[in-house]
Amino acid sequence: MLTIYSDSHRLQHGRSELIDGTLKPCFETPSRADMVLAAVRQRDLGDVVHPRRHGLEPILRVHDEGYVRFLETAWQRWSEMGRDYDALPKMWQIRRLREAVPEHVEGQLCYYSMDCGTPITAGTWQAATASVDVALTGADRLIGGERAAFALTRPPGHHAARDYCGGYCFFNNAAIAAQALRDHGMHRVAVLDVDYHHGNGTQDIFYHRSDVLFLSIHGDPRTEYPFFLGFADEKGDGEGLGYNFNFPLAAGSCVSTWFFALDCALEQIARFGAEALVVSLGVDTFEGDPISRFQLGTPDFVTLGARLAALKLPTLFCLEGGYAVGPIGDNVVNVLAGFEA
Ligand code: Q9C
Ligand code: ZN
Repeated sequence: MLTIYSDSHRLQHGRSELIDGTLKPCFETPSRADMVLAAVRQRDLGDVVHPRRHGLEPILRVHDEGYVRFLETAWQRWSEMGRDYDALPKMWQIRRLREAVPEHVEGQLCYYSMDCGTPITAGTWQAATASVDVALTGADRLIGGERAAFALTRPPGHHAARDYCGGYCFFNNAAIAAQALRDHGMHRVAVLDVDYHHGNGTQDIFYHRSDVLFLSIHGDPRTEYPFFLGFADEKGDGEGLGYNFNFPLAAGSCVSTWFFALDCALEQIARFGAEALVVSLGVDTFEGDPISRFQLGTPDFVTLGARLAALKLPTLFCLEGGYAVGPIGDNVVNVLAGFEA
């Protein structure tokens, strides 16, 4: 399988995120992508190519223009105030506060952020746009007739909604790629999110649409991040009613429970008649993940890949989470190798 990769991911290197009341070193680090790339090479998955630049147009197909312009200018405006530490929000536009977009960069940072774990740094814009290019170059390959491609996207994307960042995500790589597939003649596209955390951003982007089916298997938001979305009764709205499926599973759920949910999701994808599949591939479902609580073992990821292949659809894999840095490469490549076997 072809891998698309860019060194620009390194430019996203946040120092800290707020966890349990203290600033801790970011879990979402450059070493994650390094380890995945090393495993791709070591296990001879296939060629590794650089992305092609696609510009802002495909991003603006799914993201709000004000949000995109904010990300583009945020670090410069922040550093002009004499600040050299990561930009993190410290409040939110909660109930009964004014809904207008603030003018000040600090107000905008709060307005356009979902959490306090997604630092904007000097290189965030370049890294996030390169990550989108990686996903879009993968989509190009599917449009060109290839069976599958692996977009080694970092920073990840599935928590980024139309107009906010969060959960280590800035642009929703998988959603932008799915939209590109639609724009290039694929009529029905399914996005399956197997990351431990609910793909709130992707759900947000496609919630009112019937041409993109979204399905997510994740830790139950009653106890797990992102808490405010990802419940089973979110089924889509308007035209999109019946085209959104959430499979929340209790934290600590066993492997067979997880694969039962996967079977349910795959059945829906087949019923939908998808012409292409985008997989939001987080491997933070791994038993050794430091911030998540499912129990998949490294060999289970081969099984996941094989089950996905059984759909017989052109498939684009976009990397999302996975924070057990040592095993992340084997876990990810196991999915891709299982798909190809
Ligand atoms: N104590 C992705 O996997 N913080 N994002 C959770 C847990 C946010 C994860 C804190 C986790 C976001 C792409
Ligand atoms: Zn995750």
